[in-house]
Amino acid sequence: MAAFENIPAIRYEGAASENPLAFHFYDPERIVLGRKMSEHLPFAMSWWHTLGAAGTDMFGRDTADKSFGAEKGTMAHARAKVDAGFDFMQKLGIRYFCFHDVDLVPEADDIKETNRRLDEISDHILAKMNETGIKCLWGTANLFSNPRYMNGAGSTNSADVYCFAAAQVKKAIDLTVKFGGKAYLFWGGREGYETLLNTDVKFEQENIARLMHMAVDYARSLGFTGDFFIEPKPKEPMKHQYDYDAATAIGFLREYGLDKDFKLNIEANHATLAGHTFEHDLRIAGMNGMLGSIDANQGDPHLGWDTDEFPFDVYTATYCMLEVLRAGGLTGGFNFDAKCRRPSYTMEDLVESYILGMDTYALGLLNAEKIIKDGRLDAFVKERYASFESGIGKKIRDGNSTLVELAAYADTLGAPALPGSGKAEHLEAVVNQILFG
Ligand code: XLS
Ligand code: NI
Ligand code: NI
Repeated sequence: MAAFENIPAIRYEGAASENPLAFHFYDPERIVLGRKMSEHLPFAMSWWHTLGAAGTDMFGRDTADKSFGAEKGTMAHARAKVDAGFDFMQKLGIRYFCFHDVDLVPEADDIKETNRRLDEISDHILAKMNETGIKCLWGTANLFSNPRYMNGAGSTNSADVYCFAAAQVKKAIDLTVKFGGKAYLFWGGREGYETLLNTDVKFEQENIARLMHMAVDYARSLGFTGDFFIEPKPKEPMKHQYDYDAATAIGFLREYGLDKDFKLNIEANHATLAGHTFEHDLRIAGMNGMLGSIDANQGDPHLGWDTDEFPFDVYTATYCMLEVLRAGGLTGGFNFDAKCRRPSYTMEDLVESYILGMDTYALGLLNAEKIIKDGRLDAFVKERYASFESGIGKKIRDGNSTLVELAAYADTLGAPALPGSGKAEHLEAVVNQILFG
């Protein structure tokens, strides 16, 4: 029996519906700020969590059955995953997927054989894409699971391993181009260090940049016009990862001349691991014109690792959507880099998890619309900086002032007035009023 055979196509039934296999807030056709909800929210399925991960953790084995009726580790299984995945996406109305090379096929010892398998499976995937209209959001190479990457890929100490990484990147770019993917992504899971005692940080960062430049040159030579993404994460698996957060990744991209080709893929749980809110990293990316895509998940405030939960925190989704709308939308989409918790092992759990995530982001979008239309938050921020709209403030803003001039002005002030209340509590109350009033 096909894995999702008992699952109906998921439809919008509204907030009052008690049907768990229906959307309660995600109404794809609903117009929000002039666009369909589905256009605001291009959701994507993560191949690895959805079709691969089955609950294995440090202390126990799989709880879920992701065999999809075939023997794991075989090409028959790889094909069964494709068929189940497309059935799953169609039932949920998800229009994109994201993948790593090794999510698609079992990896062989010899990369030539792995690549042959990838050619075979990608023909099958492409046929499914053409049949269903489902598209590829981004592809990437897994440069962290295989033991050869224990010291990194672009940042490895071994030139041979570096070449192997290059080969995987080349093939993953080929696949992304074959699928017409919107973007190619780098997540530097092992691009970092365990101890400075054995690490040449500067050289490692230069080598990562060289790999990225070669990737851009290669993809462009194939006619790929999409974005490249870096997905920042501060730690896990490494103690320190070079793409620590949005600000660090942007600095790196500018330092090495990669900022014209790259944007950022911000993952909620990575931002919180870096000690930021999700909306902080979105703001930093957005204000630099580099907000490309989102890995939509959430962490657990009590656990210090990447739990990759499906997002249910509506405040966070609301602040996320505010940042996305203010940045003018995403060039990418919302990839559910998220997994069911280990005891939620049924296929129905998987479907309900996606419904939860999609409904949460729909709520976030609707709330962000309300906040924008209400206008009080925007008006407050504008007013807060009003002293820079005229007089000496305007001169500063226009870049027409000198330190001597400002000091002379300060001499005339006596004790300056306090800068005005920040009114954080008032603004939080306004948000609650807008959301629940
Ligand atoms: C791991 C990352 C990973 C990337 C893709 O923490 O989130 O899943 O999204 O390699
Ligand atoms: Ni992650
Ligand atoms: Ni991710």
